[in-house]
Amino acid sequence: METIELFSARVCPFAHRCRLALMEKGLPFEVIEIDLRNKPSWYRQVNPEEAVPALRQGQFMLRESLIINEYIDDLVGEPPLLPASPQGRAQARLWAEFANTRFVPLFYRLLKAQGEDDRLAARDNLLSVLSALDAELHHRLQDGGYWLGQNVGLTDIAFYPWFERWPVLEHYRGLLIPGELTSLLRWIETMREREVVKQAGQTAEFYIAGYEDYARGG
Ligand SMILES: N[C@@H](CCC(=O)N[C@@H](CS)C(=O)NCC(=O)O)C(=O)O
Repeated sequence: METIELFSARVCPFAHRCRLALMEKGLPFEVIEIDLRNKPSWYRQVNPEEAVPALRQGQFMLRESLIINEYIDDLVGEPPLLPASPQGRAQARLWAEFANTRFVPLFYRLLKAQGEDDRLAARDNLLSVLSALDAELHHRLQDGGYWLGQNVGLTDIAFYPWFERWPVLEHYRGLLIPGELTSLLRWIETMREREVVKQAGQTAEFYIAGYEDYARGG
């Protein structure tokens, strides 16, 4: 197999998704760290949108974390990160889409919100999404520790990076994940315990420093 290169930034949760998927698959890869504040001009050739992550394998280039992760899963069969059944695969994609469209934007909205009214609105919206995730996980965790059963999958990976970055919301916006969301908290703990997650992880201090500009509204 041709060498996989991942253009990444340690602070970036989207790139974090791809590092986790590659590591869970046990695929060797080279990381090219892109300084997001000072992107090299050649990077436009790799990703015309100039965002991380991007993957390059020989002449083949790909962007968008969820698409990259499906490609990674397709490259080798074991361990599968999507369920085998069409129904299971559809559910996995539905929740990854939910992560992208409903959950992730609210994380940034709260972090960037400057006025008190904006902060309260963003906080309420984010708390309702967390409750929806908890209710869904309450059912799902009856079949195993993960979104789609007993094994980690692309849906878990689609959500997890923002939970590793939660100390940022705690620090800048005082928002803890409510203790009554026990299923969500259990799933986060299960993810944290994974060897790959530990290896790929960064400290709370690293994220808090990395998101300072966002918290100031930048
Ligand atoms: N939809 C993209 C989002 C990627 C993204 O927004 N990455 C950020 C860093 S976390 C980025 O590179 N932004 C461009 C920039 O900072 O200039 C994906 O899922 O891969």
